[in-house]
Amino acid sequence: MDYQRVLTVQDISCVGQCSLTVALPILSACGLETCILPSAVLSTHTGGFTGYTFRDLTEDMPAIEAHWVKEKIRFDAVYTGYLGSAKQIDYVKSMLRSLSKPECLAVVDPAMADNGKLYVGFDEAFVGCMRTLAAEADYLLPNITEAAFLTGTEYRESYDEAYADALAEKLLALGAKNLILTGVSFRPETTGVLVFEKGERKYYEHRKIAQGCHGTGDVYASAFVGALLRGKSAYEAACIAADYVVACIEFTRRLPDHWYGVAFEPVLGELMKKL
Ligand code: PXL
Repeated sequence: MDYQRVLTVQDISCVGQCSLTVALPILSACGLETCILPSAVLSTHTGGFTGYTFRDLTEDMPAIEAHWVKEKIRFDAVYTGYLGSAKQIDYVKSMLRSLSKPECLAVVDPAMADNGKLYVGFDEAFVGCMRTLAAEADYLLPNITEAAFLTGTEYRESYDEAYADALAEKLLALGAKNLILTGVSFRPETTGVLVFEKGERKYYEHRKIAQGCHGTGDVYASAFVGALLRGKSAYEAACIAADYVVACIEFTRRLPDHWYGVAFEPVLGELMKKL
């Protein structure tokens, strides 16, 4: 097996099963050397908790980058998630140039919004910066809300294929090479992923479980990157990640009071079987 080294840049929410506490175990379990760059340290994520701490690590980034450059550390893939400030986006773009191996894949999950709203702490200026990072993505993984913000399109709760295709077209026009649009639902009982890979459009439809969970986007993106770097096509990786997230939500919804995150650990075996 080809042993790949991936860098993932996102926050550490100490409690809450999202971002790095999800990405690191999933990518490692997928057999990848996983290097991390924490964008911020929070006591919990911002989705439903109040009074959380937030330590912004933006100012540490240039020195970390310089050290890695000096040590000649290079990556096969860079996968970004929740970034703590607009300035971090510039630093990440610089790292894409300075720390990449020649065939390095840039995977961008523009983790900033869901259900029609930006997460607490983000504004239009941040969206504008994220748009410039999205433009550099080899694989861009927005949900419908993020896609609407990135393209300046009105968010709709229900929509048809023409709406989703128009979002996709605008995202690809920004510069993203391949697109995995998540949470694309044309019927009440199903949801799915719309994949544009090397110009080809495919839709994977699967069961929608009524109870959504916080952090599913991070589990999805991490499983996608894991499968992609294990040699799957973007469509195969998108399907594998979707099935894994469904299994995670199935498990999580049986737990009392587990509203704050996805219990992804007990079903990691399901993901492993697909690789
Ligand atoms: O799951 C996305 C995410 C990641 N990190 C932090 C968040 C959120 C979503 O709310 O608050 C800190």
